[in-house]
Amino acid sequence: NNAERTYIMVKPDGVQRGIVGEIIARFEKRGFKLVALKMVHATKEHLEKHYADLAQKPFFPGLIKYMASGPVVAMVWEGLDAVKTGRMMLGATNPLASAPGTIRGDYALAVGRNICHGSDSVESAEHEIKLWFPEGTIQHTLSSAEWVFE
Ligand code: DAT
Ligand code: MG
Repeated sequence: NNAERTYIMVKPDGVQRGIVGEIIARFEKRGFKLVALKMVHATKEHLEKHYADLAQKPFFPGLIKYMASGPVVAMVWEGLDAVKTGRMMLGATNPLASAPGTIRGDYALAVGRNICHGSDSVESAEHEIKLWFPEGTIQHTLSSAEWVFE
């Protein structure tokens, strides 16, 4: 599905370490279309909604504190198989298990400082896009699309 969308977020450590441009560049060059982008210093309440599925995990309080420690860069990327491909580009949750060539595999070491987020299913992508972009996304056509897709 060429129009599948995924929610990708550069976490506070990715912003602090100057990896925002690198992450954007990888999605851009791969052929995905950017349809929403903003910098947000999220509240703990907002992040608790984003990570609601993990509320019972022992690392949850630390995760929320880290995610609220500075601004994040929130994005929606659209393109063929965007959710699964986005997860592949991010790498495994624990950077020690992320393959070299993936974002986490190239720039991170610790599971609690893994610099980026990507939706894990089409359903969670739609949920996360609504949570982070209640104002909606941008409808536009890239002229490169006819060269990226057949
Ligand atoms: P992912 O971000 O790959 O979707 P997840 O949804 O299971 O992974 O967890 C969300 C974030 O929580 C993850 O990016 C980093 C943190 N996290 C996960 N497992 C952890 C652990 N065992 N210890 C510390 N932080 C963890
Ligand atoms: Mg997840």
